[in-house]
Amino acid sequence: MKLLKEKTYDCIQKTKEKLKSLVNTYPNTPVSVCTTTDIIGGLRNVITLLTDTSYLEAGKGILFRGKTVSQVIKEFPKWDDSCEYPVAESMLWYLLTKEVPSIDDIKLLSKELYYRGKEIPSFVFEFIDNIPTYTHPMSQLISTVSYLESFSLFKLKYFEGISKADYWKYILEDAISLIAHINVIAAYIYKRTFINNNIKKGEGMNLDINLDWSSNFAKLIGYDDKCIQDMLRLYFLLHSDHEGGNASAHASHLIGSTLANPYLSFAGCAIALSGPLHGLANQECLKFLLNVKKHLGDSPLTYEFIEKYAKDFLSTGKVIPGYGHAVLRIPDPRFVAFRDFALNHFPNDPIVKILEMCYKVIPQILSNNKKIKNPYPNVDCYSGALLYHYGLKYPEYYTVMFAISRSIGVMSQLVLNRGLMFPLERPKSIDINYLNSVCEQN
Ligand code: CMX
Repeated sequence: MKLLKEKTYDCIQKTKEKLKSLVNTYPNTPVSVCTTTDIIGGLRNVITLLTDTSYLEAGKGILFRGKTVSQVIKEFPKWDDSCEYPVAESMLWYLLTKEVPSIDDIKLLSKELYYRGKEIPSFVFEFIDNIPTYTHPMSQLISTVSYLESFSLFKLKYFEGISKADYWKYILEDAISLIAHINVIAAYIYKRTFINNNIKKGEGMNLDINLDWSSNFAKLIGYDDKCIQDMLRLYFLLHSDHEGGNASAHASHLIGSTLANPYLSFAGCAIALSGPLHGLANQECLKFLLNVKKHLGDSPLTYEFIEKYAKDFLSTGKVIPGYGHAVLRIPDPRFVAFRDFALNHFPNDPIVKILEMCYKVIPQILSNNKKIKNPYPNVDCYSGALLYHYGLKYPEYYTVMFAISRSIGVMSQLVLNRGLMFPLERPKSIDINYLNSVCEQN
């Protein structure tokens, strides 16, 4: 923790210097214009936020501090020689410090997560025990993370009256604890909702000190297979961060800027992620594929069948989940990485076969509608198929897994934002009369 803290501090200081020089040299340089269409159209592509952890390029996909998805997979450290994919928590180190960690650094971080994860008091599990199991797993997660805010060190220190310059240190402490706690809590929600309604008080939530964060999650939900451990590493690594403007990251940033503690910021992130146009699309996407399978019955799978199914689906006014994006204009490289995983490990899986045919047909159908700016698959298109293949057959749970991973990105953003002392976010809104008068004056 000491080294991570020092390196995070270093990164904050260097970024601060850079920002200071930019503001001093170019105080009034316009960066983006905002038109009437932008204001009523959800501010697509209007630049209003600074997020250094990652940047989304329409034609390239997500760049994690400049590195593409393939570079991350290639360059980040692996737990041992038998692993195909890097340790997911190396992304946390990298986003906070701008440095790819050594495997020794990461093993220490994983141990820290282990120690914090195993310290969840039984009253937290009792809180979860009182939530009816028919409650959507995302609502269970959101309620529990909000409840955890009583553990916030930042909250405690803030009310003791610490200096503004020290906020980030306690936000970092909370961030590490939250990341440690979330996979245990999420695993417990999984077990009691889908596997055994009768478990109580955190039964079976025993972490292993010799495992990384992803493998420990696999263990808690009942898996020790190498392949699923690697799939989870890839899943958690790639869902972690997607710049600052997406709904979940933005919600977390906005809430954090009020100095609400990290647990509440993260609850806000998870609430935004729960929408079907955002993280819940992975749930909807798997349901879409299962429905294709159901409607197909014993008939042979053909392109004609998929085409008709997709067109009928669109004609009911629904969006096809897993396709389209507000910023991207290519197939999402995270989709490509998940697809590679599936085609390497289980190309004959029936859902994979349907997905592959959908991938050939759906972008063409969507392209026929000129208002759809990106007809290609996004991250949510393939992720459910990976989980389903390994027996995680509950689509309602998939967004929880997205949220586990997203904790890495939004918590890194929060630490850096407080380190850089970004102020309360407070954009200006106007009424229609004002908009009308501005338009008429121009
Ligand atoms: N199926 C049908 N219609 C779609 C579509 C899809 N997959 N993607 C976009 N469209 C429609 C939009 O609904 C919009 O229609 P209206 O003008 O009638 O409202 C029109 O095409 C223009 O949309 P756009 O500018 O191309 O895309 P947006 O930035 O407005 O929306 C997104 C982006 C992701 C919400 C949209 O593509 C969508 O709803 N996709 C399906 C849901 C999904 O997969 N979401 C997950 C995104 C990734 C994530 O955040 O996790």
